[in-house]
Amino acid sequence: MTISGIAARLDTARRERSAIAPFSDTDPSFELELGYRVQHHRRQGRPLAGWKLGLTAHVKQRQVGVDTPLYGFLDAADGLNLGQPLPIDTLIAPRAEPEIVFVLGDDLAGPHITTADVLTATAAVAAGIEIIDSRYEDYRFTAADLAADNVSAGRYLVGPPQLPQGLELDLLGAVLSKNGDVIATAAGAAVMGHPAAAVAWLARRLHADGEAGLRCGQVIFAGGLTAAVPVAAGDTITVDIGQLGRITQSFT
Ligand code: 0L1
Ligand code: MG
Repeated sequence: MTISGIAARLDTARRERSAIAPFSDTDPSFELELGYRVQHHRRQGRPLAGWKLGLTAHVKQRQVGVDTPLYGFLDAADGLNLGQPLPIDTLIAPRAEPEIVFVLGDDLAGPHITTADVLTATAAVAAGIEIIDSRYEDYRFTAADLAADNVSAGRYLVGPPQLPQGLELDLLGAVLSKNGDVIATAAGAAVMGHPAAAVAWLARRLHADGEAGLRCGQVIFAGGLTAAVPVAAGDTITVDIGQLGRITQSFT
């Protein structure tokens, strides 16, 4: 199948909310580079809000059986507003996860971007909730399948922005609750030792892939801090990340 053919199948699966078999099932040569080419094809013409990292925490890698970090893009149309309920039937098999979010105040590009560079370029940080959704049956995929499916991107919520100065992002505690019950906890360090290290990895990886890099004003989700929890109509997810604050997403 061609790049555009695979991209069209994933776009249709997303639009029609109908899961498909992973491409690696029938094509063992479907590899990561090809997955990213599909993702790149699908990004063209879409309004880009920023980027998302996936599988930057070991707990997330274990949950889906893929042991490498990946990146995807954030479509501006997929952003949620605080207090806006999300109808569950707009997605296939949604799961929610807590994330630390960066808002860049400077461009970041090049082969040697460091954690310190990211912190210097960061205008604000925030608590986030990513509502992931896989277009593959039963969240079964390889890294290549996942890259093509934009790393399970669904919808996303960004909390009130906070100034980063004085915050130790690696030591922040994150609590994920569903309907008032604590489901999982983590520290910021769960993501590559420091969430800014994950953003630095993204900048270097985009450079290696010939992409333009990170731009001032872009929003970056650093990756799920805990395993993602399935959500259904009537559920309420709360994410509390200490000094970043507490945000809530409800589902109808
Ligand atoms: O479907 C998945 O769980 C893969 C996406 C991972 C997203 C993340 O780690 O933030
Ligand atoms: Mg995520």
